[in-house]
Amino acid sequence: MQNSPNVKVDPKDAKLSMAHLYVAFTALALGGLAGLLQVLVRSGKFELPFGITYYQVLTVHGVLLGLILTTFFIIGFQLAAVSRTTGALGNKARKAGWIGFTLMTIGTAMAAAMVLLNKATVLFTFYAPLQAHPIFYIGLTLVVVGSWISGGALISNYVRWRKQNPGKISPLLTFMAVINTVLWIVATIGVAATVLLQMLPWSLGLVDTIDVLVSRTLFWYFGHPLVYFWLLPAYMCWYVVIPKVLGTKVFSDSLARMSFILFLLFSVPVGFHHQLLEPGIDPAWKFLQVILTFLVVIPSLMTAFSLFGTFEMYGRSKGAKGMFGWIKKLPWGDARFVVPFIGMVAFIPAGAGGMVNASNQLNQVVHNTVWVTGHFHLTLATSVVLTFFGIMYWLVPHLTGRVLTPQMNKLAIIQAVLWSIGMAFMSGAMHAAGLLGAPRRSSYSTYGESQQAIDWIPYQIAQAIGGTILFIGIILVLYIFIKLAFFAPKGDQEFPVGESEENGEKAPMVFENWKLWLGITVVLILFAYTIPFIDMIQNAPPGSKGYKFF
Ligand code: HAS
Ligand code: CU
Repeated sequence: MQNSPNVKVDPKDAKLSMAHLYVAFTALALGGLAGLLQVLVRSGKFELPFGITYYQVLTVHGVLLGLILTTFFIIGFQLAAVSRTTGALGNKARKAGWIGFTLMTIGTAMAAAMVLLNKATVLFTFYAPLQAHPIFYIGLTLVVVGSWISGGALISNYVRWRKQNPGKISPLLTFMAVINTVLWIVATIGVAATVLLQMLPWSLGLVDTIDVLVSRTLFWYFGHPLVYFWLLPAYMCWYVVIPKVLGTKVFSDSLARMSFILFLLFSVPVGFHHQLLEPGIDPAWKFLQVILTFLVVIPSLMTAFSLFGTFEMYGRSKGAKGMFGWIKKLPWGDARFVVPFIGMVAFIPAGAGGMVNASNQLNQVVHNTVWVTGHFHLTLATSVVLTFFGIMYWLVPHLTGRVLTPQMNKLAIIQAVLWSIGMAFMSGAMHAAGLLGAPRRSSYSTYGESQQAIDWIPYQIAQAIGGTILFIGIILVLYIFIKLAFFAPKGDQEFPVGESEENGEKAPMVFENWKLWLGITVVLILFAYTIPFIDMIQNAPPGSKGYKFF
C-alpha cells in the first residue's frame, strides 16, 4: 500500500532528499574553507590575496553555513523522515518538492554569485544600512519561497495521513517535522517582509531611505526562530532516532510533542533579546520578550530530562548500577550514537551561555563581543551540526542503498572527536576573549585603539589552531559523505525510528489541534510585537520616516 509507513524511504523521495544533501555538503565545503581563511586572518599573520576582504569571506561563511547548509539539510532530512513515517509522497507533493528545491538552488546560486563578486558583503544578518545588489535579495527570496513550496509538500503528506487515519495520533517524527515546517513558515514571513518591502526597493533605488530599526526588528522576528528551526531536527534525532539506535523505547511520546509545541509558541515573540542594546524599543517590551525567552528554555530542559531518562533506562536494562553507571553501558563504538551524543554534551554549556545572553544585564557585557560568536559555534556549529553529521552517516547510505562500513563508522567517530577538540579551542577562546571585550564581526587588524591595549594574540592563535582542526574535520566529513553517497558497498542501512512503549500512555489528540496552537502562536506574536512596531513607525526619524543613507 502506497501510504503505509515505509521501512525504507521511497526511492523517488530518496532522490529528492539526496539532491538537498548534495547542495548542503557543497555549501559545507565552500563555507568551511571561508571559515579557515577567517581564523587565519584573525591571527594577524595572514593576508587575503587578490583584494578579497575579510567581510566578504565572513559573508560567504555565514550565508553558506548558517543559511544554506542548514536549510537544505533540514528540508532534505525532514522530507525523508516524513516519507519514512507516513508513506511515500504523492506525485503532486513530490513535484512540489522538486520545484521548491530548484527555486532554492537557483536562489542560492544568485545570492552566492553576488557575494563572491563582492556585491553583497553584508554578512549573514544583512543588516541595513549595509546594502547588497538586488540580485542577492532576489536570490534570498527565491530560497524562502522555494522552502515554502517544499514545506507545503511535507505538510500535505501529513494532511493525507490524518484523513486516512481519523482519530489516530500521527507518527511522532512526522509531527515534529510538521511543527518545524510551520515554525519556519511563520518565521520567514518576517524576513520576507523586510527583504521585499524594504531592502529590495531600496537596493533597486526605488526609494532612497530605509527604516533601520524596523528592518532589524523584522530580521530578528525571523532570526530567533531560525535558530530553533536549526535545533529541532537535532532534537528529532535525540528524541526519536537515538532510542532506536540504543534498542530502547522513546522516553515519552507526549513529552516530546509538548516540547515541540512549546517551541512553536515561544520561538517567535522573543526577537528583542537580540536587540536589548538598541534604542527605540521600550524597555517594558524588551522585558516581556526576555521573560518569553526564559520560557522557551523550558522545552530544552524537558529535552535534557527526557534524554537523561532514556540513557538511564537503557543503562539499567543492561545492569548499570549507581548514579552514572549507565555511562559505561552506552554504545561507544557506534557513530550513529556517539556523534550526536557529543552534540548533546556540548549543548549543556552552549545552553548556559544562551541564558547568559538572554539575561538583560549580562547581555550588556557580551553583546557584540566575540563571546556571541563563541555561543553560536557551540550551539549551531557543534550541537546541531554534529547531530546533522550523525544523521548523515546512516541517512545517506539508507537513501543510496549502501551501508555505513565499520571503517567509515570509525572515521566518523574520529571526526567528531577532532571536531570537539577544535571547537573547544576555538569557541573556548572566543568566549574568553569576548568577556574581555574583543569585538565580533571584525578582524584583528580592524580592532580599535582601546582593544589594542590588550594582548589578543594568544586568543587569536587559539582560535586559529581550533579553526584549522575544524577544517580538517570538514575534509573528513566530506570524504565520508562522498564515500557513502557513491562508493560504499551496496546494502540495507536502517533509518532508525524509535517507538513508544507498547503499554505506555497514548499521546492525547489535543496535540494535533492546529487551530489551538496556531491561534496561541499568533496571539503571542501580536502581543509581543504590535505596540513596539506602532511605536517604531510613529517615532521614526522626522521627515524621512527612516534614515537617509545614500
Ligand atoms: Fe542563542 C545569539 C539566547 C540557543 C544560535 N544564538 C545567538 C546567535 C546565534 C544563536 C546564531 O538572549 C547570534 C546571532 C547574531 O548573529 O547576532 N540562545 C539563547 C538562549 C538559548 C539559545 C536563551 N542559540 C541557541 C541555539 C542556537 C543559537 C540552540 C542555534 C542552534 N542567543 C541568545 C541571545 C542571543 C543569542 C540572547 C543574542 C546575544 C547578543 O547580544 O547578540 C536557549 O535556547 C538555550 C537552551 C538550552 C539549554 C540546554 C539543554 C541541554 C540539553 C542537552 C542535554 C545533554 C545530555 C547529555 C542529556 C537549557 C538538551 C548528557 C551527558 C553527560 C555525560 C553529561
Ligand atoms: Cu535568539
